[in-house]
Amino acid sequence: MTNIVENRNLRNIAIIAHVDHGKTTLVDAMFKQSGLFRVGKEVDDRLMDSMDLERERGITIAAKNCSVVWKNTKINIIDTPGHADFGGEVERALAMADGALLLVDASEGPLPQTRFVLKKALDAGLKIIVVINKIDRKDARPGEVLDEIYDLFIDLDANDEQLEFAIVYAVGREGIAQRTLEEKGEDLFLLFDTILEQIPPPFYDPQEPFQMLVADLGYSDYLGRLAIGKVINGTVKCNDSLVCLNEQKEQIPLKISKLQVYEGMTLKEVDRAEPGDIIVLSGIEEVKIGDTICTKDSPKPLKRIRVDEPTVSMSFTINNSPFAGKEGRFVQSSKIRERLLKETLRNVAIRVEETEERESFIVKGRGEFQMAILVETMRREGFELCVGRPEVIYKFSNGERLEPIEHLFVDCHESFLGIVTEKLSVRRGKMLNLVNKGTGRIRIEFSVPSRGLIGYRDEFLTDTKGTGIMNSYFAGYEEYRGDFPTRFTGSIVSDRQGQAVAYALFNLEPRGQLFIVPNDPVYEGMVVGEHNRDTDINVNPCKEKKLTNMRAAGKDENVIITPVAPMTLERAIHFIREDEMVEVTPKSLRLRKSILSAQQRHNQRASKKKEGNGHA
Ligand SMILES: Nc1nc2c(ncn2[C@@H]2O[C@H](COP(=O)(O)OP(=O)(O)OP(=O)(O)O)[C@@H](O)[C@H]2O)c(=O)[nH]1
Ligand SMILES: [Mg+2]
Repeated sequence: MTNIVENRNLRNIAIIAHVDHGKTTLVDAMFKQSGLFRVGKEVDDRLMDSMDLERERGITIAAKNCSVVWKNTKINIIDTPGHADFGGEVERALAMADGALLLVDASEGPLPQTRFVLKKALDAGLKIIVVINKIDRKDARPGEVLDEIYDLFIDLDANDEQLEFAIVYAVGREGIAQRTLEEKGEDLFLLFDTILEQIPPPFYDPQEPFQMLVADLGYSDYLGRLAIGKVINGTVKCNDSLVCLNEQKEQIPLKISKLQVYEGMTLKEVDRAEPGDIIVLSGIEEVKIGDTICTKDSPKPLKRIRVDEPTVSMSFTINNSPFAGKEGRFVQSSKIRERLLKETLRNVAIRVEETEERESFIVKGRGEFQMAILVETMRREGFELCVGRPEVIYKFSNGERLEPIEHLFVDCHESFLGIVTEKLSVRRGKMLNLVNKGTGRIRIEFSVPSRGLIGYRDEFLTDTKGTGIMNSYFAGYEEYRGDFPTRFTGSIVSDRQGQAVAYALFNLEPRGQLFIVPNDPVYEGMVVGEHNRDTDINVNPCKEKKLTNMRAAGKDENVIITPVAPMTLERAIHFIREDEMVEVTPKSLRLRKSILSAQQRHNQRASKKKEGNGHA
């Protein structure tokens, strides 16, 4: 019989919620009130969102750890991202936690990602505290939201103990928590006390030697690779001789050069770490997420962290357009390969496959937004590359093709019902439910192929004049629902290299929506606009007006061109079709045909047609 002991000096909690329900803001308030900052010190908002892209976009991309001390107990907090594409981060965060704070917006109620993260937490057997947040919102409806939360727990088969969750009402932004809606809270003390009471301390077997599960990896310029995870059993000291057990259960000897724990937002070097604490080890090169680090004498692997399979793939190719290498520092395939492999070490949700052509890689992940963030990060690091359209990953079972399906929730004004339903049915969506709320707004549920949603969000926002809300979760694989085009329009393609001219662009405007402005450099095969029709056209955007003797000075250059909205990376990735790519450099984004030569594209189309006829 093993002897289980609790480490009552510690608590480990993950903060989970749908996107934007206020996780990172609540962590800020917890910092301030646990006395981490001097009174009166000016501090930034959303401190844990420390990456550049996180601050710019106001969202959390990577899960991050920190700690506070409350009544002599150290609370390790893991802030997780709410966006569905970063679900892999949540799964890893839960591996370090003994309990979770489930935040739910008092107005929006539980949304698809609330369901996803709660399911993961319940499956991991974690104790949950429900925080109904943002009760200051004018449209807050905390009573109904609580009912919806109960329904969700029941729907997810929570056990009786999990169903008896503690409830805290909060205004995270003002640092207020209260037990009931009537009493007026002044601080977060109630939340801290509830965590100490409700969340079980980490437990361990004192007879077992040191064991740690690697749940995250980091990198420091001074210390090299960092392995982050929870100590499951035993204690560890700096300079201990340990081994890392990898997926093949091989033992790789290692020596820790530095042992650190979380103190507030930063790391603190310690000589020794206790069981249950979350630690950061350095001095280890060969380590992967899911590995066990343990003693040489008693190597016992822990259960590996498994994350859901990737659902989207995208090709990453070297930039082989005529302007390649002008703006980026890293253009070679070896550099891109190295960078992508580094990403897979840090991020278990990303997989990279090499292809037969040395210059091209297939990157797989959890969604097109995750892909866009990776491309944007590489771009900022100085990379140049071309990326293809995100494609869903099919599965095959008994020779049948299965495709990923999303359960989609749409909330919009009833006047948009027609257009939303029409667009989704073209994409092979099936309506599951329609509720008229009686306020003019309706809530519709659909089952839609994931591939139909790639790029649909932008259209949906335009169609609903920016007022619609849509959310989805991955519902599973189903039989392939049949083809539909990824885009219903063609492209306007430049037929030569040169510089765009105002006169030419002015004359092209009736053909569709242009992406370029006068003086932009163009090349043969570059996509310069969206055609009104469903076919591609090749055009000359560099064509000047023929000079005549009668020409009045300056007049021709004065044509007025419709302004062009700058292309964003996400828009570009959604826009391109299967035979197109986005050329990404630190300074520019260009859309292009995969085959640049108009002649070659023409020949290819002709031979495909022939093949088609041959089969018929
Ligand atoms: N009214 C109100 N707004 C809040 C409150 N807490 C946070 N917000 C706002 O909600 C938005 C999202 O806050 P975040 O803390 O970034 O949300 P998050 O859950 O960390 O978001 P992701 O990490 O991207 O999933 C911000 O605009 C906050 O200012 C609150 O208590 N009341
Ligand atoms: Mg956040």
